[in-house]
Amino acid sequence: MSKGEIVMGALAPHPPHLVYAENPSQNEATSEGGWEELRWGYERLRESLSDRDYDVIIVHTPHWATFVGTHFLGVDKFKSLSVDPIFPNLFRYNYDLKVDVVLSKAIHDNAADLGLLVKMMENPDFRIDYGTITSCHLVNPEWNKPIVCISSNKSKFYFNSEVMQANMIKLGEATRKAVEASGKRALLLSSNSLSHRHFTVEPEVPEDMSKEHVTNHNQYLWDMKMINLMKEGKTKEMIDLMPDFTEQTVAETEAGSLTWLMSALGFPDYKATVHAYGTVIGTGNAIVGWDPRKAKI
Ligand code: 2X7
Ligand code: FE2
Repeated sequence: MSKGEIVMGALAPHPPHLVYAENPSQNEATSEGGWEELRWGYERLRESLSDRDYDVIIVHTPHWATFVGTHFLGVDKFKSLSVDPIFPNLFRYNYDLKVDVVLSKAIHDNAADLGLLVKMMENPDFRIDYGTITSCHLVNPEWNKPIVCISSNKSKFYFNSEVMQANMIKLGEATRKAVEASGKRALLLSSNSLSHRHFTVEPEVPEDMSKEHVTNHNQYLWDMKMINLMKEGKTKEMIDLMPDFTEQTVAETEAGSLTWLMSALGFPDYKATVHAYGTVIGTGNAIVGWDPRKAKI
């Protein structure tokens, strides 16, 4: 068996508004569009994957929050309705997905070997979170690949950002090792926004783009700082700044998804490709790809 590999890593944020705006048949709510810059960014990310075949998508999601350890989906198939608890008016999505339980278990076992507290989630009636569904839908609307879905352990809240980061670095290593040993080609998704202060009142027409802007200038400056470090290939510096960034912008990086991704990719020093930056109800969202082929140049 040949060695498996990570074919690409991506920052793939999950505002449910983006799925709503696309009007896929799976979503019950319908819209007049909106958030085109981000949706066209997802088109560019999909285009960048068109010459990269892969067997599985591995997603780390903030909206499956586990307070005791990191959990992994451990059932072959899930089919149900996912409703966003904050925006049920926008996101009521009928999903039908497959899980690569073998790879899921392999990452789980490697993470346990590295001292992390882990658990396989084996309840067939478990409801998949909207973060996983949104990011996976926007990257692969055909849903023709199995996924591995990893929960976010809220260790930042029990302990602090530094403990969370240390655990996510181990989880990234466990993921990379499991992918390499599996012989599979994996696409990794960090499903999170950047700055995360948002409006508390929704516009009457949610997709009214005359109402959309970043919550405040401080959030914007921090987002640009982080994105520029990605573009320059300074991902170790980005991870070092992460606790301050997260604190200042209430960023969704608190869940650890981006730290996990950077660790799995071996802290890239090559340039990331920024496909888009845009706001959703005031939050900052970047769609960014890391192509490990660039490391070899
Ligand atoms: O979960 C989210 C998010 N991360 C960003 C914006 C709007 C809604 O939901
Ligand atoms: Fe979110």
